[in-house]
Amino acid sequence: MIKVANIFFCPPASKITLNFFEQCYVILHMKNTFKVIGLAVALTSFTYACDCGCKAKKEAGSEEKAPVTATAVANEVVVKGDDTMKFDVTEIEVKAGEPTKIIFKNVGALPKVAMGHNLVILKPGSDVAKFGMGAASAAATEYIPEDEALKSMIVANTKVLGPGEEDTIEVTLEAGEYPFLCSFPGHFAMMKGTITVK
Ligand SMILES: [Cu+2]
Repeated sequence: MIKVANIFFCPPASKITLNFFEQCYVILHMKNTFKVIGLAVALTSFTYACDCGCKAKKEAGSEEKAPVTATAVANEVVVKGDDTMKFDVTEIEVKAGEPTKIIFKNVGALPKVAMGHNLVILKPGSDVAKFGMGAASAAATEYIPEDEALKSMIVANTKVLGPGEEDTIEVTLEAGEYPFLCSFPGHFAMMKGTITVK
């Protein structure tokens, strides 16, 4: 019975474990007919408890997608992009009128042609989707559009980075909410954020 208990042991269900042992003890002292039924009930209830415990744990662990805020310390912020098409920081706060460094790193491993990233800061109020769609076709200029209307939205941008590369933007911004995005084709829906300057 100890062997059976070891096989089905599940840490989150420690309370149920006692119950299981009790049931096993009863089963040991049962006649053959009841032994089978008892074992089935014990295993079913234990498996159920295990399942619930593990599931609850899994669900609790998946609550991690809240926006991440980085407040510029010494006017320097590091933002990372990865192979899952995400910026690790989507909300940045910096002080108005002070030189700020935004260091962008591609921490992914996929080749640049498939999963390149850049970080483009747009003027407050810019239409991110319009810019993103326009930029997607500007492969010749590393996804920085030549169209004047789109180009005039840009405050600053990094180059497109391959795996392990980094680039730094140095800007002094006036107060406002500046959208930023990755303009590599198809990325801006996932890779965007806001720089709040105040
Ligand atoms: Cu990207």
